[in-house]
Amino acid sequence: MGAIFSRLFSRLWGSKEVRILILGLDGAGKTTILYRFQIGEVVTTIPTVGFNVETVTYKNIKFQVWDLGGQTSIRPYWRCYYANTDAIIYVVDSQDRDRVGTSKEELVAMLEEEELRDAALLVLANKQDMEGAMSHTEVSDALGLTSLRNRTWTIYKCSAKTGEGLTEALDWLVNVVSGGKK
Ligand code: G3D
Ligand code: MG
Repeated sequence: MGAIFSRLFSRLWGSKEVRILILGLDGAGKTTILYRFQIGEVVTTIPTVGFNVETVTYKNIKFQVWDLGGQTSIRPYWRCYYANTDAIIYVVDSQDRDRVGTSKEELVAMLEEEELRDAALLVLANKQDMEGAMSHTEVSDALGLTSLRNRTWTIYKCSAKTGEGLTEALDWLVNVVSGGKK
């Protein structure tokens, strides 16, 4: 699987740094997805209590991951990571109907950040291997994606556990970031 992703990401190689944030509620599957890429070492830093940032740097591409939700007092620290973001991968646990409303609130709040105005948005309706998982249309409706304005976005269903759907989703992202559709 790692070889597929390195080939995919090779289209982003160049001198310019590409910054991609992987965000979502805790338990959505962000860390699992990051490890799935198998493109480098995951480095964890703890800028403040209750806030972990996992980073993978692969040539000029930097992925940064943290959990949204929870304490509002740490939110100001997130801003340190927003500048020059090319894309956001927003991961949703499609099985977790109870918290999809919270996930929407967090997404909406984040997209209001001025620094993230130009970032493309890839939503991953994760955990499709689980019984009773919401379809990507249901997740899209629950997040209110169709009412997003002035944003290049899409949604893909996937399973970080089986790897299903990830390649197609990342292919979209790489196209957009490399200038194909943006
Ligand atoms: P997070 O980094 O967003 O907090 P994690 O989420 O990547 O730590 O994943 C949370 C739990 O969900 C983990 O289980 C992980 O194995 C599981 N998970 C992630 N993606 C999938 C998926 O696509 N399908 C299924 N079935 N499980 C998934 P544990 O038990 O280790 O806490
Ligand atoms: Mg995690």
